[in-house]
Amino acid sequence: MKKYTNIDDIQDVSAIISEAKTLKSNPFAHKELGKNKTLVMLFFNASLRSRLSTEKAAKNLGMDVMSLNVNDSWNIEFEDGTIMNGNTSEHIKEAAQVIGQYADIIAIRSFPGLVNRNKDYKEMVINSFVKYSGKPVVNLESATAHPLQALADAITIEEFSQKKKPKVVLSWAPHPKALPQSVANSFVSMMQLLEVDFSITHPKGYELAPEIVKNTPVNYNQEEALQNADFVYTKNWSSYSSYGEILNNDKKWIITKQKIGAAKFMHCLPVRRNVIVEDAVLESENSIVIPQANNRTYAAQVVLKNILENL
Ligand code: AN0
Ligand code: CP
Repeated sequence: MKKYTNIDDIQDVSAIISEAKTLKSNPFAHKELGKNKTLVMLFFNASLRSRLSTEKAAKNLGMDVMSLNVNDSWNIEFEDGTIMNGNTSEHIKEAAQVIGQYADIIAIRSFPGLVNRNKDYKEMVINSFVKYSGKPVVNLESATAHPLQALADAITIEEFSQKKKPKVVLSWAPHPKALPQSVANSFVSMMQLLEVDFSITHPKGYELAPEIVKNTPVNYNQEEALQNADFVYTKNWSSYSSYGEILNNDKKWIITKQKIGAAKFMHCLPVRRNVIVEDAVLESENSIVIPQANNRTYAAQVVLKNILENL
């Protein structure tokens, strides 16, 4: 693996899931692989899980880790040819190359602006680091994708599945703030690679990008969609068609105990209690959000291992 910015960077999904599970059972087996190698993590936005699990994964492989909250650094200019007499202090061309001097691998979190769809879907931040840093880049959630989350989700589904082909439903749920489509996009792309019976449910107007959804079934009736599900993956996202807008705040989309029945409940976290999902679900045996978050470490570790092996 030369980088991990998108699900497409995975060559063989079942091989990577099984390698992640092997690492989970023996996390320190490759302590020498990352010796004298440095992971630099750049945070343009907040993070709890991505930050700590990726650092832990790197340390399990013997790597050194440095983190920078980019807001504490100089404002970076991403546009080409700009006369930089405004708020930006250095250009991505220098910033990325300089970071590349200090790093063997660069991991980046950078959310979308949710104002200009074309701009967000061009993935300028992460692609600029790929282009100018000269180092492998790992996505810790970008404008349109969260591939490490999706890999952790796939590992979790495989661990908890009791069927050859479980029914997995991605359900939208309400949220007071406009959120990225990233988690949903990568989850959909990942489910399309697995042997699962997968469908999506959301209110009208929340259709994800057609090039992501492809021929995955979409049902606007949540109750119907959730019938006999084995896994209910819940996530809010803002509209793709009315880009970045909140079109619906209908409380009837909240996930309740009654709606999920015997299904396992998944969410990438952080989750707003009693907005996205009732307390009773999170506190029930059906919730697997904590093991799901734990698997972020092994998703990151398998990705870092594969990149280190290709340096
Ligand atoms: C972010 C999102 O929805 O993309 C991060 C999730 C991992 N969530 C929030 O900002 C609440
Ligand atoms: N799930 C996830 O990526 O969480 P953080 O935003 O805390 O990193």
